[in-house]
Amino acid sequence: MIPAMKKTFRLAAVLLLIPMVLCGCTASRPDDAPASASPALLLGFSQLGAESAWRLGNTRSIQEAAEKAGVALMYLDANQKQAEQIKHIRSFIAYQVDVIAFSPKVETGWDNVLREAKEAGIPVLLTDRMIRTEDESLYAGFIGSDFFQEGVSAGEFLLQKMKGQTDVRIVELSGTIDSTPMCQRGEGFRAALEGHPELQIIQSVSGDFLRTKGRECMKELLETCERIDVLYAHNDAMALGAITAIEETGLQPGKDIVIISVDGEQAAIDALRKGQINCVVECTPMIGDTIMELSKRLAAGEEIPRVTHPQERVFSEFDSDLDSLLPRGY
Ligand code: GYE
Repeated sequence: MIPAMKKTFRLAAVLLLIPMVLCGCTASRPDDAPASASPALLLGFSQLGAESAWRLGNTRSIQEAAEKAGVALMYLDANQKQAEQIKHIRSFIAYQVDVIAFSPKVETGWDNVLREAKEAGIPVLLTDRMIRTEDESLYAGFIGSDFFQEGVSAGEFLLQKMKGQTDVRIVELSGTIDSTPMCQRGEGFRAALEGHPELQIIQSVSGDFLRTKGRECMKELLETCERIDVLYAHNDAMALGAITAIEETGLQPGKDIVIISVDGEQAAIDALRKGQINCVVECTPMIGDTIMELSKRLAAGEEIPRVTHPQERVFSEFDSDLDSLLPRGY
């Protein structure tokens, strides 16, 4: 079977046998395409869920990029379950996709299934989040943000904001336990605050990157902590939930409690403009184009960089360009 036919056949099997969402279905060459057009790439992608505006923006970016790049995308959503993601990867192996990409919910527990992918000769691209493994050959590369730097940037803003103050009490709403952004945003923040005993993290709780949990956890923190000066939330969704809880107690978010958040979704930038948030560290979900580019290189048997980070910035109350920012798109 010629490669284009093989792919068409495989794609038809996929369509018949499993309920997957297929986007940019260009696995077979259109009749009027030049004969030299390279056969389309079949990419299996396992998304971890739909927990935040960041994640929805990321999914959209991947689906649109696949369409634009002529990549046949087998997209599956794991609804926040690692076991589902493992099943997805196994089905991608069974259908012999060209490349497997996935956004691992947590860092550990992937070795067995990735060994199966390796034995099947299918390259794996980690997107958004990392894994922890002793066998680095289990994945070809990682494309996603520098979460440690995001934590450092959050800490650096706070140092500037709290200059000269003593006894600053910080609470942290962390993300999903054992996920890369949770671990590294926490570590980077602490690294930036090192040598500053006047800035104390008095409580750290996980709000699982969810708005509802951000609200609940903040409510409890406000009830149990003697005084809170600063909230560091590992994502905008939790910060926005926490803002509601702060307002419910009659306090003013951004004034009575300094708020630092990560992601840069539109609602958080709007809250920053209104003075309800003081700093938003950007983490862009718009990595679809780069995922397609790296997947194509992998399918062609090329090496890719071990790590690719997108360009990101910090938005804060110290900036003069907040009114002229373009719509965020997520
Ligand atoms: O910050 C958060 C999402 O992994 C970078 O996951 C991503 C994080 C993002 O739920 O909003």
